[in-house]
Amino acid sequence: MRFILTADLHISTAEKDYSLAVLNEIVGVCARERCEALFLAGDVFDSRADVEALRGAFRAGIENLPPDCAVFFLPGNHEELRAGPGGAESLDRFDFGRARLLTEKPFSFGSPDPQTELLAIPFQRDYSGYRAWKAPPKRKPLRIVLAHGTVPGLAYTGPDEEEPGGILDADLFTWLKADLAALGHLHGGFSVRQGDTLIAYPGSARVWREGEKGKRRVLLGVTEASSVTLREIPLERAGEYRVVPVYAAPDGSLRVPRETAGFSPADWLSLEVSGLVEDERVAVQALERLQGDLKEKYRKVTVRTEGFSVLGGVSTHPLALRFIKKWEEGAASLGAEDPEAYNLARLRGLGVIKEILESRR
Ligand SMILES: [Mn+2]
Repeated sequence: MRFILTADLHISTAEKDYSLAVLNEIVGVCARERCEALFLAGDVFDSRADVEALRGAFRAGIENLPPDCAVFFLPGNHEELRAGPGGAESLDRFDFGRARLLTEKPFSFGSPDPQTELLAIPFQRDYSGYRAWKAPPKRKPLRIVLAHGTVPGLAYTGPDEEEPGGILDADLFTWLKADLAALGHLHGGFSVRQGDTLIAYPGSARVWREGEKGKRRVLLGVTEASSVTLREIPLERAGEYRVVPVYAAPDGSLRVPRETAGFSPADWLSLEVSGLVEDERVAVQALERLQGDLKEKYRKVTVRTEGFSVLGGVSTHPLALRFIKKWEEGAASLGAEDPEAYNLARLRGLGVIKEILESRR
């Protein structure tokens, strides 16, 4: 069997065109790779309201899959988020078209192809009773466990997820005799072997939150008898989260030192401004113009201004001006070796100058 595993697409009305463009790309990948199954490991939608608003667009999107490609939709925690007043209708009451909804708790059991079993575990706060589940014994060469939650202790998983619960003990996969644990919830994406189980997170299919760096991707799985291999396929329409340093000169003018060539219109740019300025308002105005210009070209442009500090008289002070000049002279050579350290040196240097000048007042 050839399949695509994806998770955490977070289709939302707030980012409708973008999230649906990524869905379309995933559908295209399934066709190109001649897949027989598409596994959606939770958080397909960003909230219950988004389910209600965009399930029609979702149905239409997956309608373009090859006719023999089955779609398995496992609910994550976000499908239950912010449900309307009066409580949520069961997800089962909505029509997801070709997608088979796997809502049964604690798990449902099926067979996507004659050699493979699928044990699907929708998002739950607490999975700790798994040893008492009435899971059927493994009878086929390969068993995939599809789930949505956090497996702790395997890899650095980035900043804490927004809500507690959903802890999947790695022993659950051993107990259930999983060859592949196909997972959603952690947006970072990684795979690691634990005993007989390959534990794999494709990561979020699109940039959902600030700081989600790196290419977004899906995993292409190919099964052969009792083995499964996974390959990463990058998603171009998802773009990337890019940190763009912006330097403010003492007079408040801005400079973007990093070339933005190679950036994609789907990218999310985070402008991180630093500098010691005469008048912050001048720099903020310049920043708003820069942000406006970049918004014409990129999906999303946000700014962080924690790196600003203000010092009256700095725009004409020889020490500050000479320091910046020296720093810029070295930027091409020294800065290229370790840009992060070199940028930090600029910030620290200006901080020290500010301290010295203020102490003389
Ligand atoms: Mn989630």
